[in-house]
Amino acid sequence: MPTTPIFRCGTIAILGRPNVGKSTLLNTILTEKVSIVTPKPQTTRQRILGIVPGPGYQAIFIDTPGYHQFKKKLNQAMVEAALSAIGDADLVLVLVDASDTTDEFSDPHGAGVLVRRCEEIGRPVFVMLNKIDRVRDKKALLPIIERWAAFSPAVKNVIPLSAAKGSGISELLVEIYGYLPEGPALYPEDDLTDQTEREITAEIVRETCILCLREELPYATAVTIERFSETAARRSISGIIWVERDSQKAIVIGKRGSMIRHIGQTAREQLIARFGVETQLFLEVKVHPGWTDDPASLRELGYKP
Ligand SMILES: Nc1nc2c(ncn2[C@@H]2O[C@H](COP(=O)(O)OP(=O)(O)OP(=O)(O)O)[C@@H](O)[C@H]2O)c(=O)[nH]1
Ligand SMILES: [Mg+2]
Repeated sequence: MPTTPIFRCGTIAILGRPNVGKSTLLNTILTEKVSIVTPKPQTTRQRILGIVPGPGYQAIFIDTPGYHQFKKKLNQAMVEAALSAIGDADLVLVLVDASDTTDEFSDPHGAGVLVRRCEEIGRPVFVMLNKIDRVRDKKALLPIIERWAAFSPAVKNVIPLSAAKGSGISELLVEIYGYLPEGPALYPEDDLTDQTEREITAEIVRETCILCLREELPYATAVTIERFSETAARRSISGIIWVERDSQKAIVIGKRGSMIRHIGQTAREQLIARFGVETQLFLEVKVHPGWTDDPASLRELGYKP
């Protein structure tokens, strides 16, 4: 009797402290940008899904918000979104910034805690030592690799890599394949993510805000898309940039509207590059007092189920 070839489909969660390169890794694996990236911590606020098709498999990656200490409800929702991804995963990639001096083994919000969590609920882990392009003495990584390998029985692999430079990704996919359970594909073959173009647009505008604004503003900013209309030749999009206070609104607008114009132009260029369609983007700034610490507001802005 002819045997049916085995198909595998599984979920791989990417966790780690803020700014270690989780979203960069997802984008590099997908060879497309589906998750926003900035040099500032706490960029990702929700789970972002990326789907990788391969011969005989589909690998579903979940990028998560950075694991960090929180006081506000927004940060709590972010950390909960990250931790809950462990339970949904067949394999967890725990990322560490190999160029950073934080002791990830003992830091109360470090990778060690995440590995222990995976151990408790029986999820295999690959510890990924990222940003090795910044590590001059590569030999210094050897004792760290050994320490992670001995840290927990959940750790199945310790892989040095540079998500930004893209080294070692095909080898990583080969290692991951063995952890994908047998099962049919969960998403259509050509899908790259489950985000809608509207959601991607909101994230691109928010990424632009984080890159253009300083101090507490990246953390006080949310973006909603109010209108998204399209014809074959052009898109017309209206969005709102939400902040917490009037003083913040004034900064986002800038002198005679210079900052909001700059944000709009930069985001518009990104959108045209991303979707290949002429795009009009209208942005408005509004104040939503205390939205980062209020569950109802978080729900309204899409940060809580
Ligand atoms: N040199 C170097 N920089 C990297 C590498 N990977 C990521 N980065 C940079 O690190 C910064 C943070 O990257 P992100 O991918 O946004 O990090 P993240 O872990 O998703 O951060 P949060 O979403 O805030 O938790 C960005 O400036 C990236 O360009 C790497 O391999 N090497
Ligand atoms: Mg991120």
